[in-house]
Amino acid sequence: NSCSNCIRSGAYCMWCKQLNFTKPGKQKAARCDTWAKLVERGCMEGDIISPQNILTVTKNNILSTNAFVKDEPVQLRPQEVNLKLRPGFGSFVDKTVLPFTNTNPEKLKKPCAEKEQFCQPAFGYRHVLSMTANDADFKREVDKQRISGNLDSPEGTLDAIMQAAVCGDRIGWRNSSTRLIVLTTDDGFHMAGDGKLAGILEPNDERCYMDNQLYTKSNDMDYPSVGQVASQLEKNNIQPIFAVTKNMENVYRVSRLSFFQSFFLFFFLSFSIVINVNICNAVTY
Ligand SMILES: [Ca+2]
Repeated sequence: NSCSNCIRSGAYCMWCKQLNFTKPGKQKAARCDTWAKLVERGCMEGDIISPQNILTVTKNNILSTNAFVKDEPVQLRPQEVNLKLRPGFGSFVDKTVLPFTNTNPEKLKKPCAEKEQFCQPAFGYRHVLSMTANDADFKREVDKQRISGNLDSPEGTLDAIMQAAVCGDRIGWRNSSTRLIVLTTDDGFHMAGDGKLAGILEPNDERCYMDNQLYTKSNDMDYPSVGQVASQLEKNNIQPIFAVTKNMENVYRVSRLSFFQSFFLFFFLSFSIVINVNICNAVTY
């Protein structure tokens, strides 16, 4: 029933903005159709909205016919595209209470190994940079990130995704754009119920609690469940992309964090390829 919903609903869906295009009493959804159908029903071509992606194809070799003779067969075209995105960035560690994080004051300040020079105190989730058209801002903020640490392997990943999903304009999501979250991590995640280990009984209420770029309920509210996160991703029209280390493949594959979309991507790359910085947990929007 809106232009943005229409355009997102399928590759060939377009919106007719022409005045009085719909008959009185007709639903607005009648404005959404394919180009041919809209024209057939009398919509002027200049009134049809169908935004194009800005992308450049940088590698587009022809498909192999003698695939198995020598080199790797080319089975996909194009092989490489350059897509203009507006990136944002956030990072996460875990709840800063026992048994997740060592609460010894010295260890809170520097939770990494002794010899580690660049270590920042642990935190739940920090939104670092709102979406920007300036790639240099993004690169600068990512480069500034320092590693951190905590006691147990699973991290506060779902807390981070939840806040990134529900915090709307605080994160910088635009209404009409396609929304992606790229999750970069080398570890699994805590989920609803794990908070009890730290005496955190309040269930996650799926609302935004950000102050000064930090998630303020990290130590007061339980982690959300996978279902809660998946539902909020869907509600906020966000497509997750998992850029996790190979050993985490199954953890994220079977997590059903992305079951609501018919297609999704998994990347199994080293961090240096995904983001050129030594960080362990990040959400890039
Ligand atoms: Ca942890």
